[in-house]
Amino acid sequence: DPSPESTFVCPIIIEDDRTGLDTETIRRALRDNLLYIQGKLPELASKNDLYMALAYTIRDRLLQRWLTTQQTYLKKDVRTVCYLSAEFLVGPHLANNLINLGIYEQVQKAVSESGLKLEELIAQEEEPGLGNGGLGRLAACYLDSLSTLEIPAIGYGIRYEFGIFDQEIHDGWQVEITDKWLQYGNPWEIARPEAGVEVKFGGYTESYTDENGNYRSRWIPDYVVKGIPYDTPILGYRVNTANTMRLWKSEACESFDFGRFNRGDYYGAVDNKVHSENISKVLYPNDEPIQGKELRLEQQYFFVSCSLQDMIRIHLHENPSLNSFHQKWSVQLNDTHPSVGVAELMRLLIDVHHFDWDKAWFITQNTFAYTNHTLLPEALEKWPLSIFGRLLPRLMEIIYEINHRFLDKIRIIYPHDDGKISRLSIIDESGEKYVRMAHLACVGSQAINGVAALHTELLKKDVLRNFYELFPEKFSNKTNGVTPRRWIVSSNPRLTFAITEKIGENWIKHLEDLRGLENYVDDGEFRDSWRRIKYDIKADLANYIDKKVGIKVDPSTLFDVQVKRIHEYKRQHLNVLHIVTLYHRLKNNPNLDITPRTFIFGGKAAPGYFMAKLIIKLINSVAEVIDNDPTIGGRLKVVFLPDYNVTFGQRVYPAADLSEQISTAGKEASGTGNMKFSMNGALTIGTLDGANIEIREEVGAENFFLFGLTTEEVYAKKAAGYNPQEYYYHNEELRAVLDLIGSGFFSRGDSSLFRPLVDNLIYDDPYMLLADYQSYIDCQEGVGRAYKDQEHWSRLAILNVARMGKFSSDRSIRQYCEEIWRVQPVKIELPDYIQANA
Ligand code: CRA
Repeated sequence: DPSPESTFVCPIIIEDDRTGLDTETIRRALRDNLLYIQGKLPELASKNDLYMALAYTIRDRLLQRWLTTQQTYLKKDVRTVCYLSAEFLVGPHLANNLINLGIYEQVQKAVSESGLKLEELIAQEEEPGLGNGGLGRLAACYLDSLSTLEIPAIGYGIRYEFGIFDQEIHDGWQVEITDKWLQYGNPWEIARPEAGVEVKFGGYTESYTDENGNYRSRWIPDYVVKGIPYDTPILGYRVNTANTMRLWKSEACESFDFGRFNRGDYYGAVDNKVHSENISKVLYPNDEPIQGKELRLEQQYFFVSCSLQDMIRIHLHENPSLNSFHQKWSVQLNDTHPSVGVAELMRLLIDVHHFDWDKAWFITQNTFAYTNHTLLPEALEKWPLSIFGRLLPRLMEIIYEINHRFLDKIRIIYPHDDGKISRLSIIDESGEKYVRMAHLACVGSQAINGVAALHTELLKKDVLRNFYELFPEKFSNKTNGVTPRRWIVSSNPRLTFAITEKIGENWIKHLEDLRGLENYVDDGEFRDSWRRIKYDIKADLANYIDKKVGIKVDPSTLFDVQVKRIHEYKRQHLNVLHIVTLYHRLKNNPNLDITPRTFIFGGKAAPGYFMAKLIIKLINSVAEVIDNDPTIGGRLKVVFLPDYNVTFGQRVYPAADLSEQISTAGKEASGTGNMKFSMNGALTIGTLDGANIEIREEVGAENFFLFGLTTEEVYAKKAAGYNPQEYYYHNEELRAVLDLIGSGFFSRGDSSLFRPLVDNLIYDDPYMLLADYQSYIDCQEGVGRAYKDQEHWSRLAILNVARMGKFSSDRSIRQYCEEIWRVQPVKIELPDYIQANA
């Protein structure tokens, strides 16, 4: 951060205790921080005190890297990527920082002095759950890769006081609990109140003539909110680069309204403060669909305005004007949530920095790029004009003007085609009027991308077809990826060791190198040790399951796992239909030879999504009956693990044998859990959807369990008038399964409980479970048979891992850097008194 007062130069004397990376120094620093920061004597320190002391010890070791990185960026006036995202689901920091710094072992030894295990302190960290699922977690993986690839970058977002709710299960139902992640303090962030900025809301606009006789607009707001940045360093893997994640907290500009206060209205006087602080109070817990909630629009505009003002301030510190803004900044819109940024940058350039429209528009269009993450029509954001205009009157005017100029150009290309005009318009005028945020993003960006090959094709053909026809050159695909540092090295140390023993450790930064493992598929000893490792990890998970939910599961059974948000399109209930099918078969034929399985589910439902919550209840109800049925003899177990989050993901991906990726074709934009499973040696059962298609291409069709309709078949069936009843009446086993659920068998005789779910499948079935049912069941039989041949299964698992190189987020980020952002790596040299990474 540039500070105007930086003429004050003072040589920094670095105490070794704050930077040293050897065990002895870390041990000393830990004791020191325990005493002087936590204020605790070792004898009285709680586990949390020790965690905090350790976190500060590690943060100390990040600070030189972080500050040096920022100073280098400023000095070299580099081109910077800004990733604007309403969500960053970063997960716990401690273990990752140890790995990226390369000091895991030293710290392990240093901690053992306290009589504790490092793993216990790591488990102490409250995870920052500042995201719903895939989109927020993708943003976090991308920050890790940006730093690892030494790309100047800032992640801008919102510092929600309450992140995604904690999930408890009461009597099989989801109950939401407030996520108080900040209650014991957050040692990883540093508040920067001096870099606070102001954001306007409400009120009206007026025109005026400035001192030079120019005609201008100004916005007289109803209220002004202050944004305070909280910075977290994001260190790359074994490099000196530490980029910043800058999250904004909203505060009142004046805590009290003195007019009201003096009139004796003390409570009224605090109103403004309460309202201002509400903006960053809580994350909206919806994964895909969004509704027109005013506070949500306030959140979006709040963090986008703060971030753009911040970039402008930094820019003007090094540059005489904003003429070169687009040359120095590349701003990525993570879905449409930050797309109001297009209008806000125009406002800042025109109203505040007095640019003319054309110049401002040129800069704006060359600054932004937009990633779309969903095809679900109900998830495409649109804001009622009434809300938008009232909350952001000046932005509304600017959007009208953008639209006006855009449509004028369109009329020349498509004369007399009013249908085209209304389909392309940023304003939806078909009924109640709306601002279509995806249209604003498309018009205001230099690049538009989808997140998997199929998804991008469907965007071009369908959701954004009209824009694709207009500017095909803007469109490209950037298939998602995940960081192997968190999703293999940190979460699966045993596998990491086994791989590294064979092929060295280069794969951690160059995941394509995993190909080297193919040389060992025929090595029986290697396969043996591979299986032993998997077994041990599964045994750990079995212990954890017993501790958490009191269900005993056998690690030698096939661990069949589906963890992700609960949504009808993801079809957790199709998985349930398979389970009930097996159960039904065993009840009719108790000696049937089946492969014993443990079905593990995890995932949260949006609090207002009735069907998703009913699916959770169904899973738990089926689990209760099957797990307690002595005639099953443990051949089937069903477990729903509450509160699925990053921390639990790290535990479960390594333990899976089978990964369930069973969405209706054409519905899952990409998926990223699918990648995490496969790179940890699970095989996939999946549809031709999202990135599944590319995973299958990479690992080979013979190493992937494919079932179900293709996207084209789904469309065709829908067009021909899909009737799920045909499947219900013609498939006896399917009918028996649905009838069993509908009869109340799993709900203590209550035949009304699951009626809405069963009826929805029989009479409507928007996600075509019944159409895919038989194909899924048959495919699952193949899985069961394959698992029986353990040698064969191990080969497939090893090949899966060996061929997952493409799905590192490093690959995704390289493509964004080369094809969209046009940014270069910048090497960070540490001052020579700082100990280099181990
Ligand atoms: N829900 C998609 O559904 C995708 C992620 C990240 C999603 C996933 O298939 O992997 O984005 N879409 O690209 C989304 O959030 C607003 O849309 C997701 O996480």
